[in-house]
Amino acid sequence: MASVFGNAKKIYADLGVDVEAAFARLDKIPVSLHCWQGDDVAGFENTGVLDGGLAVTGDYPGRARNADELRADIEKTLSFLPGKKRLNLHAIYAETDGKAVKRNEIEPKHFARWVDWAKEHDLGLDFNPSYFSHPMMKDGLTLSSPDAGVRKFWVEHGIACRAIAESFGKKLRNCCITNFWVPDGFKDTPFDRLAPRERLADSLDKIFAVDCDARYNRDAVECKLFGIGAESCTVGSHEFYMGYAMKNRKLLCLDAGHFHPTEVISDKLSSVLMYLDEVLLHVSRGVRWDSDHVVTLNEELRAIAQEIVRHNYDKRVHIGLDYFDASINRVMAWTIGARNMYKALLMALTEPATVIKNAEKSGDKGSRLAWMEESKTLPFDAIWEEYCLRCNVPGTGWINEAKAYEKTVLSKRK
Ligand code: RNT
Ligand code: ZN
Repeated sequence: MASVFGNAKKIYADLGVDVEAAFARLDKIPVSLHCWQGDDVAGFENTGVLDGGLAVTGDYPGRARNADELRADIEKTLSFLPGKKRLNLHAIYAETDGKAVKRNEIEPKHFARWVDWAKEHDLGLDFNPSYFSHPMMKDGLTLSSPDAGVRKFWVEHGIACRAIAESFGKKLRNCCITNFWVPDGFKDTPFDRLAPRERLADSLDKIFAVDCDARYNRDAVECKLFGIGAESCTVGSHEFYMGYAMKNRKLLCLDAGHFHPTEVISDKLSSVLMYLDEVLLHVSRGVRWDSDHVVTLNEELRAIAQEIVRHNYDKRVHIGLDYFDASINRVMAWTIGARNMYKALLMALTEPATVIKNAEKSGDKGSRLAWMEESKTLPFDAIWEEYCLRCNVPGTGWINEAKAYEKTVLSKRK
């Protein structure tokens, strides 16, 4: 008797899709899991504040309160994810053994445990300086502050972070991507929009002037349209960073929640990658004013994956996740969004590309749309389940496993 997978594979093969080749290609596309979904972007500095326009809503029990709990939750989440993975850390996740270490003085040794753990789990590490939740953010500004002392502090933070990132790359023999997101902005209309932008560019120049081996670390810069408390002007806008990245050969980080609600990042990839070598994605889901809802398998997520696959951007687009929800089980939030990313990639890898391309080439737009729509309901689930099985991770069974983890571990955290 033919298996469900065998039948599905045949249906795809009849449309010219090689499912085995899709699996093999997906095996090589890493998705970088963001550490901050597990503890509501709190980090280990115990400041008790979250600012920079970031807001995490909800008080679902079970938040990771320290590094060991966070690593345990990440391990649980990783056990539900097929395919290749990386882990994305923020500077506020430094482990300083109870000692207060200033952000401009953090060193690779404060991440030694993360590195050992990453080695154990065969994970590459990515990194982010943390330009928020800190008293040296003055008047909503860090790298673009008019106060030279404030700028100096944050420039030093950036330099310290790149040294840490480079050490990750060296120790793991796996290049780290360091992402600079700087929330600086204005609640109300500034008279001068230029001077802060000039200061931001100058601060970034100072950070990047320090040598860093590109084999071990590469930098990305992330734009944003607006944030809570920075509604009227964000210094690091899209045009600012697109220009900065092109001029300075940096990666541009495109966060799916950082544009106007009807504007999509999937459409930007083929433009930006004509002029830049590489891009970093923050796969997220904007909902009205929030940029960070749990990623669902919606049209845009599928379009992002299609762009990567159709244009062979596997090596040029670095996929990172960025969402946080404290109103549901956090391991489940993590897993739902991340599994959706792999699902979207596998869907894109198994679309009947030749059939659709030929319809387009011959000017047959009816057939193009017909096949795009028909392909949505091909027996994808059988393909996905098989991929999970081969990767040794559960199918829908992960939900019960996550609920069991909640019962035995998460709910015990008070
Ligand atoms: C915020 C940005 C940024 C952060 C993380 C914590 O709007 O998207 O990437 O979410 O760095
Ligand atoms: Zn982001």
